[in-house]
Amino acid sequence: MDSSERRRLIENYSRKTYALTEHLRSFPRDMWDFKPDDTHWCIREILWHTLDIEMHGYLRIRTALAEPGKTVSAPDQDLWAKQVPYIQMDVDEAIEGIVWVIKANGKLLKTLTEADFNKSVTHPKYGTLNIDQLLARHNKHIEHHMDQMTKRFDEWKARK
Ligand code: NI
Repeated sequence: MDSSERRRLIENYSRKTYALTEHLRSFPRDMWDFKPDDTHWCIREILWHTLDIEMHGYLRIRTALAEPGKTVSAPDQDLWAKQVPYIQMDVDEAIEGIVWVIKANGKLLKTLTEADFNKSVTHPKYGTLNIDQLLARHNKHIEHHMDQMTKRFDEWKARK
């Protein structure tokens, strides 16, 4: 990745704090627990999942810097959503957490050198992931789940 592309990506990722909270404003709170069936997540579950994945990102970036090459943990998202009671957990805590982690990650990424971005961790399934790749994946991950929230909202609207 060249440095201007990287800078653009870090900006894009950092702005997700604002983009996500703005995005959530378009969905009335009384539908945040709506799910079309048991196999799909509601917005509350999507938010807790997003926080868990960002927390993993937080650790992966720092592991790559401090202990490059180390194997990191890869959560089984369906087990987490089932065994960790997302559905009973305070959704505002999830939002606060996501905003905090993105801010902390964005700030750290802005201080890294070109060489740092080539430092990597070992993912049990995807193999070597350097910080550039982690950044790209996490940026996309949030976008994917923001789209999923829109989908849930559209399904909820269609049922009324
Ligand atoms: Ni996900």
